Amino acid sequence: MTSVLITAFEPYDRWRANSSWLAMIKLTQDLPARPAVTTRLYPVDFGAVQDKLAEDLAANYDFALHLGQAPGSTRIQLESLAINVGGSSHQSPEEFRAIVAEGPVAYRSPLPLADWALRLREAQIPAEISYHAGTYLCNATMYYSCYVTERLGLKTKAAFIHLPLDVTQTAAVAHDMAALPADISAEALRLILAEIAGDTPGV
Ligand code: PCA
Repeated sequence: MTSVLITAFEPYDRWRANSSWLAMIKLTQDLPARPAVTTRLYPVDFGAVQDKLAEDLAANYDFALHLGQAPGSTRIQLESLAINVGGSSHQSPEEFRAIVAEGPVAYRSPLPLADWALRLREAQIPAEISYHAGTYLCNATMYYSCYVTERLGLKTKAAFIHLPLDVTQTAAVAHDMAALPADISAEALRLILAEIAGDTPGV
């Protein structure tokens, strides 16, 4: 059966939850019979994520879907590109460094993200393909996932999916802030898994 690794993040900065993990919880409460899904929760730490990705990806999944939250985003963003630049939210851009010193300038997801975005919108879920995943850990996660896959000659096809905040996270925020219920994000993930289950593994 087609195998999929799905990763989510722990809370970070001022957030006491992470919408990627909230959506993953909802997803696993009603998980489709196929594809075979393995879930992982990662800390928001560059070094730890590199170690965990190297360990988890060694299982040579058919697909890897990496999830993170994008505060302020009004829609689900299917990230097409990961660039070789990284820095923490507390650093200024002048301090940003290459994620992998000898790595290529960018990776592009081989997955049909534009088709997925249209599929989600047909289901009345706000989603779009995105060409910039930022310069923080979400971008670095996709970059490192592609780098490890390439270096180890794995078959895994990866994408990063940025989710809006869940409504439970914005309820306590004093100013207006976009949110999408985690139930809807989880439904989007189910639709993407259905697309994947119909895909030919390893191609
Ligand atoms: N979002 C951050 C890192 C962890 C997360 O959930 C980002 O967009 O880079």
